[in-house]
Amino acid sequence: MFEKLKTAINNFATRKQIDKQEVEALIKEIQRALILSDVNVKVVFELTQKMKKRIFEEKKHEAVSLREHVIKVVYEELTNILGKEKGKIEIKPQKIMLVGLYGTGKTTTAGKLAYFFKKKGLKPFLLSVDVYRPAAYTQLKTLAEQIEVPYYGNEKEKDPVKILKEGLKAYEKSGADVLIVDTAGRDALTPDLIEELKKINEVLLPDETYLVIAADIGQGAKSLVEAFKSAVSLTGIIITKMDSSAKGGGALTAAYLAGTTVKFLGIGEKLEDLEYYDPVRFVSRLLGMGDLESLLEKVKEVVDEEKIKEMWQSDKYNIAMFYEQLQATQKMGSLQKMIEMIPGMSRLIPRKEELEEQEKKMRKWKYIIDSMTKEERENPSIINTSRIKRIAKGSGTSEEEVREMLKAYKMSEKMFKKFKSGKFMKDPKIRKMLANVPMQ
Ligand SMILES: Nc1nc2c(ncn2[C@@H]2O[C@H](COP(=O)(O)OP(=O)(O)OP(=O)(O)O)[C@@H](O)[C@H]2O)c(=O)[nH]1
Ligand SMILES: [Mg+2]
Repeated sequence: MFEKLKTAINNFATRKQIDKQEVEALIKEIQRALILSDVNVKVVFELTQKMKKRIFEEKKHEAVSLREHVIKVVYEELTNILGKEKGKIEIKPQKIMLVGLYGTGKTTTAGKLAYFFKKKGLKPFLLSVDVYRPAAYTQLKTLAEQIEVPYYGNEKEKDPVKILKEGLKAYEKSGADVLIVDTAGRDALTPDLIEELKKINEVLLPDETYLVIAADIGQGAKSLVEAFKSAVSLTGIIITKMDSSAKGGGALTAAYLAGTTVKFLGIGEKLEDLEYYDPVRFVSRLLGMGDLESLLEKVKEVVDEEKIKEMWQSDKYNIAMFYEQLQATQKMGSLQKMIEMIPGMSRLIPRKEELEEQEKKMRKWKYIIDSMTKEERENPSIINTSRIKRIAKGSGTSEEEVREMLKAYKMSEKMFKKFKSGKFMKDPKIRKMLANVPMQ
């Protein structure tokens, strides 16, 4: 699925020169790829308009290249229409009802879900209330036996609600804790199917009602999801046959349009072919960008840098600020960068060779600060010997290390005050030292 999208992004990412024309061409390619995979045309149009607007109008940090900015926007906007957040799957006792049209993969998915919860240490129970499909019961029974979970069905009974009631009894007796109910499909959402599902719903009172749709549903997905949503209260969607259709885009974005969440993807006929749906991971894979993570990291770093700079605009200094610095340093993975950003820090750590040692120390300082009370952090002057003892114990460090951290904090505070008073910048030695620091 979305193969064209991957190619377009890859081509773009490897271009030597990126200009406005290249960006326009990429957006056209994205448009084409999404329409080919059956994403609703209106959605595609709105999405690409938004991408364009953001790419050309949004303020971008100078450390981020246009190429990176474009990829980031494309990534974020795609994630947006493919499900902003991960659907939450509760690993706890629950009752699940599967609904959907004929042949979408409900029964197979029931088996897959049972297997999924079994692997998570729960005790699933499979119940078939399908009185339409010949051999529906046998199909479920085969699956249940394969994964060794209890099941119930009654081939002779023609009333699904009756079977449900019998099945509920069997479930309670079995000691299982996750009930998965497989319902019958129709070739359309007919009034009698709605009626049947409503009755089952009333008796079962499920925690989750999942609509099972197949990836090849295409443009019809939106209205189908909406119809099911108003007939039975859906808590999520499961899209099956993602392995065999190039058109999954319609099904995936239908969830977004109907305001529901995709919880699982079926990616094959076997019982283990069920995947937890995580839009962020999905889009990363979709774009085939191995280094997408590192790119997003980089953008985050820039934000961290700005945060530090902002902090230095403040008038007061306290341990919380010192802590922020430490944390940001660790996130950035380089002390050097911080030294470049914070005036006075280079005095604390004069030699580059000591940086690694210092980074280790800083990690310890973070533990130390974590062990301080709020009061101590706001007013470090109250930290006396007995407090030092307690903090050392709580952070798994020595008293000497706590003292050292407090000393570093005091020096940092001094620098801050000096910096704020303006004296700092008047010192010719400091001026020379900071000549190449960007923030000056
Ligand atoms: N490739 C692929 N095939 C699947 C997947 N899920 C289900 N199928 C196949 O789709 C067909 C229909 O699956 P069922 O589970 O019987 O569908 P159903 O919704 O229970 O069908 P009815 O009970 O008749 O409404 C079977 O051949 C399954 O093997 C999937 O994720 N990928
Ligand atoms: Mg079935």
